[in-house]
Amino acid sequence: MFYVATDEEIKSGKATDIYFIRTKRILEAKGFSGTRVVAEVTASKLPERWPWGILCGVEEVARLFEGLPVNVYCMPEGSVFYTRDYRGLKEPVMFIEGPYGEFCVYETPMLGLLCQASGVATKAARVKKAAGNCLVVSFGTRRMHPALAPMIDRAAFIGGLDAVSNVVGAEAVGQKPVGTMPHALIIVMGDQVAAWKAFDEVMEPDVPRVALVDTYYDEKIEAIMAAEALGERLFAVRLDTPGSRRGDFAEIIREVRWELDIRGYKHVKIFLSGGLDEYVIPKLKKAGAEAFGVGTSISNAPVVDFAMDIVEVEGRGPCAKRGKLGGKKQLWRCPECLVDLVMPFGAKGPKCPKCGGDMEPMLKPLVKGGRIVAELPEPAEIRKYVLEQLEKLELEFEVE
Ligand code: PCP
Repeated sequence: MFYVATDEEIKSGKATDIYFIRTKRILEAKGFSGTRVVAEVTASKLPERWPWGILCGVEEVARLFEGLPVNVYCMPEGSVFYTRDYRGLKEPVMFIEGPYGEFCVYETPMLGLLCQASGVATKAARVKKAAGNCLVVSFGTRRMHPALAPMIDRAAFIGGLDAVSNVVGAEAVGQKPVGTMPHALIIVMGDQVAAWKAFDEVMEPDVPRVALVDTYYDEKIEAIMAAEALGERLFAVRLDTPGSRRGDFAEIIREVRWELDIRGYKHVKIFLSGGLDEYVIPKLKKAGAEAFGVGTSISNAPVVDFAMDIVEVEGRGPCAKRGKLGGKKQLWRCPECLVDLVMPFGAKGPKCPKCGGDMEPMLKPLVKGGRIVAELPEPAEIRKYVLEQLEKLELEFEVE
């Protein structure tokens, strides 16, 4: 019914660029398809001015290569990565070794699995870094093809978001979906108070009472009406102010916060949505917002520009194209400084150039001879790993 590739089409290698199918045919016809190579994945640049990225999509890459006569080494899913190491050398996040003819058609889907999910996860990590301890919910699956909802919400959650609003997205990460109420509820019932009270009456007790307060009147007026209607039961008011009315959104938040507080409604939080990203959240948080629903900026995040390049061919050793470094490599990381050094694979681990401490190899076995050998952690565990790394990372701008 929908224009999405099936698991079978992806696993069979059909979801690929035609020139890989042609290359496979030519190599087979000329007796080269069994030639063993090492091919590595690097990102030549990151979108906007991102100083780092979060690697996501690794579990799906493992499943893609499962059953093929290849070995895959990769950074664990959720690892931070840079385009270049401490000395400026291009940094591999993964490499595949095996007969090129056996895996060449999988370059397109493998890159697709990493590029989009890593973009979403990185943007989510940046938003979470900007929001600090505030609740951030993924609201953006409505902007993308519904077949992608599980992937998008999984990447957003792994990147550090606290919850997701899409039902199948929440299933993909083993969490309960989190949401509020649409303007449609208020418009169909024709009365804000009736709609808020109906929500409170019908919804299960564990669903937080968040009243949308920007439908007909000024946010300040509706926020007071909602607090008076639901009292202690009101968890938060959501402001989703349209662009035509937004003006100084921070000023509106300060007013709503003030008017709620002087009336004894300090318990009512301010939940924002609509056009949010890492750049605007710090100022809105400072103005009094405590929870954010972030949609398009995360679900439609720029993709990370990963590429795969052959760097070694059996019998001929290192052989990379111009602009790439030849030979199989290991990436070493200082666990304290998150500083990286690229070294030839098998070389002795270096000391951290910043603190002199021991460094750890980051490219670990993911698939061996077509068998998945790495542990594939649950999304919540990967998210915890991302948040731990975020403690040591900064954005490229000062978060107020
Ligand atoms: C939107 C809806 C989305 C929010 C904004 C995400 O409001 O609540 O979840 O916006 P973003 O993609 O710009 O981050 P409406 O379009 O007014 O939808 P609704 O009335 O259903 O809340």
